Amino acid sequence: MLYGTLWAILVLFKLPHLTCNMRCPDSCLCNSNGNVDCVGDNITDIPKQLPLQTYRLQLNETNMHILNEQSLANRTLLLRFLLTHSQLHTIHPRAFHVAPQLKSVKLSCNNLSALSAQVFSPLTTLQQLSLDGNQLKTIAPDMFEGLVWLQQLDLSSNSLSSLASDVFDGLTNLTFLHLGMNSIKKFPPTIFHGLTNLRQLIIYYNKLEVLDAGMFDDLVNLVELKIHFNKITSLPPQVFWSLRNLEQLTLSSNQLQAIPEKSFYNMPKLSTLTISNNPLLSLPDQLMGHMPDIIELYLYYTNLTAVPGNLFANMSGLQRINLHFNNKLRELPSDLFCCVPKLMKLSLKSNNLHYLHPQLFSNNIFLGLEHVLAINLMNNHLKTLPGNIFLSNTVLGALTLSGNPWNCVCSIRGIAKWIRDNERVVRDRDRVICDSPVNRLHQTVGSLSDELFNVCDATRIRSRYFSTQEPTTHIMSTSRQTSALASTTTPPTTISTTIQLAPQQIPRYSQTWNLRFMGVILRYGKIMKYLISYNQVIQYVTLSQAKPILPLVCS
Ligand SMILES: *[C@@H]1O[C@H](CO)[C@@H](O)[C@H](O)[C@H]1NC(C)=O
Ligand SMILES: *[C@@H]1O[C@H](CO)[C@@H](O)[C@H](O)[C@H]1NC(C)=O
Ligand SMILES: *[C@@H]1O[C@H](CO)[C@@H](O)[C@H](O)[C@H]1NC(C)=O
Ligand SMILES: *[C@@H]1O[C@H](CO)[C@@H](O)[C@H](O)[C@H]1NC(C)=O
Ligand SMILES: *[C@@H]1O[C@H](CO)[C@@H](O)[C@H](O)[C@H]1NC(C)=O
Ligand SMILES: *[C@@H]1O[C@H](CO)[C@@H](O)[C@H](O)[C@H]1NC(C)=O
Ligand SMILES: CC(=O)N[C@H]1CO[C@H](CO)[C@@H](O)[C@@H]1O
Repeated sequence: MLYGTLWAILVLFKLPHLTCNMRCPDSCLCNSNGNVDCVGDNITDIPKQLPLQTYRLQLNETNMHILNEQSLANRTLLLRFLLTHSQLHTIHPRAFHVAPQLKSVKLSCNNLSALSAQVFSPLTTLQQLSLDGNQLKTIAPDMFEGLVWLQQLDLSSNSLSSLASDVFDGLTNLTFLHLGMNSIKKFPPTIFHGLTNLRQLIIYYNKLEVLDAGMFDDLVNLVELKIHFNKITSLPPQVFWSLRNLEQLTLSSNQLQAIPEKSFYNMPKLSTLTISNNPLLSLPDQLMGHMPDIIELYLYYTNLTAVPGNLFANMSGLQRINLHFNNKLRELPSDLFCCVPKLMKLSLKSNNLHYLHPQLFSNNIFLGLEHVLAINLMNNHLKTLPGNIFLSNTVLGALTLSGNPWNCVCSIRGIAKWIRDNERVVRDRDRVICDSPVNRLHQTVGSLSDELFNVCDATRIRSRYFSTQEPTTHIMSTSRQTSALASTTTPPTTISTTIQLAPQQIPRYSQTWNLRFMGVILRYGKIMKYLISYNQVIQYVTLSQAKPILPLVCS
């Protein structure tokens, strides 16, 4: 009885495997779910001896060159057919007539340079078609005609230079369309019309020069639009206005010098916006519509000299602002960071900031934001900071201060103490080095003990303010050039509320100094042009869009 039961269990569990394995070809693995995976050069056609119940067949890295008229014959249960990383260059015009039931066809990474017209038309219930990683130069206008169930179409990494305006007509079920990494210069204005279910549209790494007004008008369900790495020089006004469900938009690495007013209106769900690496010269005063879900903005490598004061006014959810490497950006409006209470990361690194409005760092950014985790101030011309400037940033975990010409006189006392007290926060403390006066040259700011400054107390009593006359010119050299900076006479530091400077004491850049800021002056100078090259520690900077890291060619 017991043996009988055991035997029955054995039969029940073993038999399907046995049947499968018996008919599983040498180079293949067959499992009981109907999956067959075959790999290897030995495969030159679809193996004849496959398990009857094969639902999914994947042939990878084979030596198959041709898909014949009969290659898929007698496989009436097959639903998914994958032939990838092989040498396939020819598909017989009737190859799919014998397998009209297929739901998925993936022919990625082969050597297809042409497809006969209507080769896929028997596949009336096809849901997924991948032709990425081939050499296709053209697609016949009726290639996908009748594939009304198609949901995913991947034509990326081919050699397409243009597409017919009606090539996607009728594909109303399409949710995913990948046309990236081709050589497309222009899309016909109506090519995406009717694709009302599309959720992802990827057209990056092409040669697009223009986008047409209205081209995205039907894409009301689009969630992701990736247009980066093209050559787009201008955007039509309101081109994105129908994309009310969009969450991600990448426009980086194009040739945009300007963005039309209100371009990003009507996108209440946007969470990531990437417009970096464009030669932008200015931004309009009205650019961002109400987008409470925005988390991340990438705005670096531009030619902006200024940004509108209300740039972030509609972006209250911002957690990360990447506003760096804008080597012409001289100034930030005082209210810029007024409305970003969730900010966690702010990078202002390697801009051309000469002057920061005190308000930027008083009631607003550093003082109000308990959530700031990382602040990066390296490579500016900061000479001092108030000792209490980071006092309210209780969770600050990483602060970068190197690459600034710290002036290690009385006014540095407070921040020097703060650096000592917060050693682990100042990640680059060993490189936060005195640039003046001469007797403290090359000492780290953090190494200056409090006693060194005892003399300062005496000075304060003597005079309402004390002037720290410093060398007037700094020579900074880089591997490429030596450059004498304009006069950087240190401003007098004060503990009183206001002070008048003799006109000749006011350096050119600093006419609007507000001397009331916590009794200490924030002074930013010109950034050295080539300092970018030796920024090896890029801890808070996200460069993902700046480096042309090509995605894997085939999925
Ligand atoms: C490929 O075929 C040769 C002979 O035709 C055989 O010796 C070899 O084992 C086969 N390799 C695989 C991986 O099946
Ligand atoms: C197919 O081959 C490619 C290239 O060698 C490999 O990266 C991929 O993982 C393989 N896919 C499967 C499902 O085995
Ligand atoms: C398909 O099955 C038919 C009838 O069973 C047989 O004549 C034919 O040779 C088979 N074709 C292939 C390619 O196996
Ligand atoms: C790909 O096909 C072309 C002809 O279309 C041929 O010249 C080339 O050798 C093929 N490459 C491989 C790797 O099979
Ligand atoms: C903020 O968004 C609203 C609604 O989209 C708009 O009316 C307003 O002009 C926007 N503000 C700015 C500064 O663009
Ligand atoms: C942007 O700046 C770079 C150098 O900083 C310059 O080569 C380029 O011509 C500028 N582009 C525009 C549009 O001004
Ligand atoms: C999810 C979806 O849109 N399905 C549609 C796919 O296309 C067929 C035929 O046009 C429609 O009937 C389905 O509703």
